[in-house]
Amino acid sequence: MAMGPITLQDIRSVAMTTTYIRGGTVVSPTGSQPLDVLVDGETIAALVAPELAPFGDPDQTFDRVLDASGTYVIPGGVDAHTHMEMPFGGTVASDTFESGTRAAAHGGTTTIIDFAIQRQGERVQDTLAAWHAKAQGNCAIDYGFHQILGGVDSDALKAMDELVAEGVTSFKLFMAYPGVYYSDDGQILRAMQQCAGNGALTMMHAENGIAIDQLVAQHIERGETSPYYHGVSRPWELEEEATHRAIMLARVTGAPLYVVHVSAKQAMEQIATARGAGANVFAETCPQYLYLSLEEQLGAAGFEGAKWVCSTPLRSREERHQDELWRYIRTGDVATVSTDHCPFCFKGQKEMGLGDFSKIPNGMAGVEHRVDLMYQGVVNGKLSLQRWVDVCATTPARMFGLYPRKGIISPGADADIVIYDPNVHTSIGFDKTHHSNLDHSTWEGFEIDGGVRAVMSRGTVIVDRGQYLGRAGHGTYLKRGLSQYLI
Ligand code: DUC
Ligand code: ZN
Ligand code: ZN
Repeated sequence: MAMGPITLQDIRSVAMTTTYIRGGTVVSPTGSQPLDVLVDGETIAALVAPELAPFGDPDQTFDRVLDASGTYVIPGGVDAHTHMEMPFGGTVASDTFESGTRAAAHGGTTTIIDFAIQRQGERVQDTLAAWHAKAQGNCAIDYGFHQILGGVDSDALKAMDELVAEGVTSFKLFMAYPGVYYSDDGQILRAMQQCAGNGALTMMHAENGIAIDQLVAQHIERGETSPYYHGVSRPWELEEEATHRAIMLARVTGAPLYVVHVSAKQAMEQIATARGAGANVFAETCPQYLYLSLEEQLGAAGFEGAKWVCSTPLRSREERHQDELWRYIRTGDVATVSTDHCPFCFKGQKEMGLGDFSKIPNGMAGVEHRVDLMYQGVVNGKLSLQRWVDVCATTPARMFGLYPRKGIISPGADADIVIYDPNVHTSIGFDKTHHSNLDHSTWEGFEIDGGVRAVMSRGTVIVDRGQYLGRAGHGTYLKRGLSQYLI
């Protein structure tokens, strides 16, 4: 871990507001160490070994001192997969950029990467401009964009190079949702070839949507219309098959591949095998696939399961996908844990699928609880403290060209810092710790043996012991570089 020896003169030469975070344990992917953190304006100026601090009383030396005794001081979370205000199935995800980024801040996430969406017939540049307009001036935390391509044609292919120059360096393609966002294998191949040329990362929603649509129609025809059948109609075999196909297309084109929201252990096996052979193939999973299941959530009584309809779907607990995903987090084959945050209210939105699960808008909330839920993994012995920081902040920053500005507590980085208290208890529930624009909680009833105490975004404290001190418009657009994670 970097530790710059500083002198009092160095500190006094800085003109902006200084904050001294004292007494905590700084956690990075490579270790944990008792270190104080000096913040100068919007950036981290130095890490200071407390016993070597070259000054007297910090209270007299700095503008502000934050006491972090007994806590972990970690880089602000980077959630590389959110969908604020996403149009889906005739409705729009209920979190705006304002409400969603406020919820993220409460949960210790200080950067999101959201998705601009292009569909057949639309000009890619126009769609990106539309997403900029939605986000600009409304975000509590910093944000970047990936671009979804739902209509790969020659104009879209050319636009990809332009977007890379504007800091949109990753493109999501769908093997699912025929007629909506779907790309066929030829379109995927061409988009991957473009990425191989311009250095961008291909992100893949890997499910065989053509086959799934047949299964969906057959279940509905048989009167199997409850949310449970959303899961049944999207079997792991069709995630594994699509994942394998995407890996092969990436291999043929030489493009790096990032498979989003992996939920099936068999799909992970495909990714691990490709990685074992040296391929630039990476996996993302989400907390819902680590904790929730087909039987308990999608299979809840009545229409309740609609709250947890998302794609890829929750998998069978009996088939032990969860244990395997945790294991792949430990081996490093799962590189990042994001949320696919895409909430829809139960009333009026999820209810669109009453009597027909295929009309339930896909998605659930997570941006506020990811850091907590993954910390509970540390408490439960599923991953180390260091790996917690790695999958929640450092690797997503490296993967998507934001490092070392984001994802690490190091001199020169943005002062996006979370003071995380392992000695408190957080009960997740609708009335307690929920700030999304949502009429229920995806994570109602989850108990966390820890909690966010304070959150700093670019040197400004935006959350302090549950109190929101931020503002819409504080968050700025992040022009991203190319991935720094490739082999
Ligand atoms: N999956 C979801 O559950 N929601 C948004 C889009 C997606 O791929
Ligand atoms: Zn997806
Ligand atoms: Zn998504």
